[in-house]
Amino acid sequence: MSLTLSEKSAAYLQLEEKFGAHNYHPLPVVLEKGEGVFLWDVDGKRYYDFLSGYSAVNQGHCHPKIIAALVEQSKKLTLTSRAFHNNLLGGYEKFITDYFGYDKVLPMNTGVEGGETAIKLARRWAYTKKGVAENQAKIIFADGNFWGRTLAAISSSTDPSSYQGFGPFMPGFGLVPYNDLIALEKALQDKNVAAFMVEPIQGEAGVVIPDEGYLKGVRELCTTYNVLFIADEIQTGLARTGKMLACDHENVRPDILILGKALSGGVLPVSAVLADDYIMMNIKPGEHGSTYGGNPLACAVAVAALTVLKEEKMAENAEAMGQLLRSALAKLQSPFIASIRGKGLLNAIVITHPNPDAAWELCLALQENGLLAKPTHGDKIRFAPPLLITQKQVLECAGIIDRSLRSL
Ligand code: PXG
Repeated sequence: MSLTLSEKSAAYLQLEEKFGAHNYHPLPVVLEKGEGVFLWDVDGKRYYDFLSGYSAVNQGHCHPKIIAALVEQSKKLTLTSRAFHNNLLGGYEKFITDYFGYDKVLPMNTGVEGGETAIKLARRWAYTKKGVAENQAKIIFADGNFWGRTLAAISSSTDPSSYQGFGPFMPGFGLVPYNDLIALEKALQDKNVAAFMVEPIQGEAGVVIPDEGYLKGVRELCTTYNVLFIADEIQTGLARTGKMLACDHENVRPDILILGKALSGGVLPVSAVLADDYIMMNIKPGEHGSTYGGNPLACAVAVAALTVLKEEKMAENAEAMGQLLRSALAKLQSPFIASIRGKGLLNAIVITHPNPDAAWELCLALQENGLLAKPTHGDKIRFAPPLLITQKQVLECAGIIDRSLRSL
C-alpha cells in the first residue's frame, strides 16, 4: 500500500533525507503534538500511539504533572554539573531508593549509559569483592539482548544489524540462550563471571516472554554462584508490564536495577542504576559520572514521573487493559496473526503472510486508519500504548487493527 503524503509532510521528510544521517527508517508520518494516548501529525490528523516512544511515554504524552515539574524547574535551575551540589539531587536520590528499595542510586541519562554503568559496577565489584584477577571479569548476556548502541552494547549483541561492521568488540562478554537456566548455570560456574545482565522480557527482540520461573531461577543461580543479577528494566519497568517492575511478577530482586525511558515520562533522557552499598560503594569520586547525570531538571521530572505512575495506578491499568487488548485481538481470528503475546501493555503480534513486507504494510494501513505502530525484526509488531488508555479506547483500537488486517 502506498500512503499519499501531504505536501507539508513530504517537505519534512525531504529535509531529514537530505540533512540527517540515514540511521532510521521511520513510518512516513510527521508528528507535531501529543496528549495522553494520542499524537497529531502536521496536517492535524489524530492517531493512537501504540509505541509510546519504545515505552518512554508510559505516563502518556505531555502528562500535565510531569510538564509542570519540567516548566517550573526549568525556570529556576537546570544544570550545575556534579562539580557542585544542587538542592534537588539528594531528595531525588532518597525518593527513588525508597521507591525501589535499594541503598543507593547512580544517576545517568540514556538507557545505554545505565547499562554501561551497571557493567562497570559489576566489574569493579568482581575485582574488589569477589576476588577476580585484574582484567579477567566476565559479563554474561542472553542471546537476543538489546540494550542500546554504544560499542559495549553492540559487543554483546547477537543481531548482525547492530554489530556488523563496527568491530573490534569489547572483550569479557559471554552469551547464553535466553530462557535457558541449564545453559546459564554452566556459564556461571566460571569463577571469573561478575554478572548476568538480562531483560526480564526481551523488548526489542519482539516481546519475548520467558517461562514462568525463569527470573526466580536466574536469581537463585546468581546467588549460588556469587554472580550479580543485573536486570535491564529500561523497557519493561515502570508499570509497563502490569507491575512496577517486570521482576515483580516473580517477586525477585536484582542486585543491580537499570531504569531509563519512562523514568522521565518521555520528557528528557533520564536513567538510573540502583544497587546496595556493597556494590555501589566500590566506586570512588572521579571514577564514573556524566555531565548531565543527576541534573536538577532531571531530578524534578523523574520524581513527578514516578509519582504519577503510582497516583494514577498505571500498573493496575496496564494489567487490565493488556488482558483486554490480547483477548480482543484473539477474537479477531485473523489468518495473518500467527501469535499474540505480551504482559500488561507490552505486547506484540507476529504476522504471517505470503508478502514478506506484510508487517510494514499493516503498519501503513494502521497509520491510514489512525493508529501508529512499528514493526521489529520484519514480522513482529509491538502494541504498547501509553498506560492510561481506557477500555473504550482499547476496543476502538482493536477495531482499527481489525480493519487494517482486512486490507492486507
Ligand atoms: N535497554 C533496553 C531494554 C532497551 O529497550 C535500551 C536499553 C537503551 O536505551 P537508550 O535510551 O540508550 O536508547 C533500550 C532501548 C531506538 C530503540 O533505537 C531503542 C530501544 C528499542 C527500540 C528502538 O530508538 N530501546
